[in-house]
Amino acid sequence: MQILRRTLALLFAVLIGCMAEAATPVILPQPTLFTLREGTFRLTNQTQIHAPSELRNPAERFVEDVAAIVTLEAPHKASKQAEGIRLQLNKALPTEGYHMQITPREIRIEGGSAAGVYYGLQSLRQLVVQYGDSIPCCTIEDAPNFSYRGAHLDVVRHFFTVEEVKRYIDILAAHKLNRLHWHLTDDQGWRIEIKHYPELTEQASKRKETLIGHCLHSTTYDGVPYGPYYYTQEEIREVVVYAAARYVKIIPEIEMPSHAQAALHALPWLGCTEQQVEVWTHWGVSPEVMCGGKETTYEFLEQVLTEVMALFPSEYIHIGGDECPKERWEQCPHCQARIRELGLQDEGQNRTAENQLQSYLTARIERFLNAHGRRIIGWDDMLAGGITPTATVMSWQGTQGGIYAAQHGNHVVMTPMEYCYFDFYQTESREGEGLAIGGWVPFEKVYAWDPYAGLNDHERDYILGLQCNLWSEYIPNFNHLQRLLLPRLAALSEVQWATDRRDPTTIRIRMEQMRRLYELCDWSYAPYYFEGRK
Ligand code: TNX
Repeated sequence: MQILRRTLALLFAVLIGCMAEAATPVILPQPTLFTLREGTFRLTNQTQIHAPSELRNPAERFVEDVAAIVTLEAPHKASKQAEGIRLQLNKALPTEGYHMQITPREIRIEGGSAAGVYYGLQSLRQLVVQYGDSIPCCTIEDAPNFSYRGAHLDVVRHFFTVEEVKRYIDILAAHKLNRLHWHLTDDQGWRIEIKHYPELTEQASKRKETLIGHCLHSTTYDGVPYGPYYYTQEEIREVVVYAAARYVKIIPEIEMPSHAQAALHALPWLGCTEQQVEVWTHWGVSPEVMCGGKETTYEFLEQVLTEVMALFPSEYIHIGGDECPKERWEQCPHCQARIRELGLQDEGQNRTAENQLQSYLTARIERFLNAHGRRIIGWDDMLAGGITPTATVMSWQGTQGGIYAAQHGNHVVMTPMEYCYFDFYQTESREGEGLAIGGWVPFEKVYAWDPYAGLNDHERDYILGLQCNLWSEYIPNFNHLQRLLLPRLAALSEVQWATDRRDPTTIRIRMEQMRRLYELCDWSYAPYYFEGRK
């Protein structure tokens, strides 16, 4: 029965693929307006790209992106000659929006910015994948719904090389995402070079061994040292530049005061007890957190963030703040002295004095970063001790934290577990998936998500955007990572870009085209959606 079902699903997929070939051109995420016209534009290796100097970058990226299908010359300066592909800025368009007009003589793309032109070229790339060298004439108008379209990557639990991170960025950009949230520090490792504290990468970028199996059931370790793995500052700069050329901004995350056991291993004075702890070999929530009382913790954080700001031009810096057990703080004379000095009192429920001390730490770091022209983002856990004035809240424990933040006039990035945790299983049977943390987030669920549920019109204005998270406890290599990302990222990208104009009637056909793109680029993807398995 199982085999029959799968064979039928496969046949269906092939059939739809063939139909798509002859049928209307398809683009994912769904554009605002698409009008098919008579005729075709012939793309050959003689086709010239005309671009003013400020659009040279998107033009060069396009030449690379279609290289597997057609060899195009490097872009020419803008000229009056109308043949070929012509790129222009049009400030009347939305910043990331574009208009594309394809006639038999020319393909004209106007963008609100270089990013808008780049997204127009991503759509054109999809048409090239679908039709090869004869592109059907059409007009497209398009612009994104959300300005923040993110994906997160945990490089701590398992490390991914500079080349792999670049491939990850390629995949995001092809889906018109514009933010990479780079999770660089945690209990199991410290992965960013900080010149002022060389101990961090010397000692905290490796762990003795790694857990085998699931953290809830296993106490068996593999006995294999992991690391040293980290990025030098030079490598970080290289990745930032690479991402910027694809209109992806990188938001670095430095976890504080929790998920910091690796840092405590290298610098024991960061903890309350100052006793050395190991770089964690288990997954989960560790009680070993930075001391919130001692002034040295704040000096450390400011020093680290000063170097982080010099590396990352991003306005937003992610300061973590999730899952911070307070058992050390409750016993710590420094934390308790600070609580008394600040006059913090237990206000019942979540508003313990210790949770308020965490809010004090967040607010201090917020002021420090604000003074340097930056803004903070943190996980919704940081709401427990009270919300700080300018923080953007990343809502992962459902959307309640995000809704609460919006009601207080704070900005929000929605990334609720039940739709956005791509480390969760993709099928109900879990057959063939390998080990994952748990949960169930099939493609269809991501695609049907209403990110505005529970928000009124006023609160909606505070939602900057949406993000998927890839926590890498159970992601041992880049191939596996891609299979968790694809094809679910395609579903998310349509929710991010085309929230209110999603087109479920054509999603299967469009996904067949995306699959061709994945194969052409040699990106691995999970087969379940294409096999009809949820
Ligand atoms: C919770 S989501 C965490 C991470 C884990 C993840 C696993 C969040 C802010 N914290 O430390 O890796 O669950 O899904």
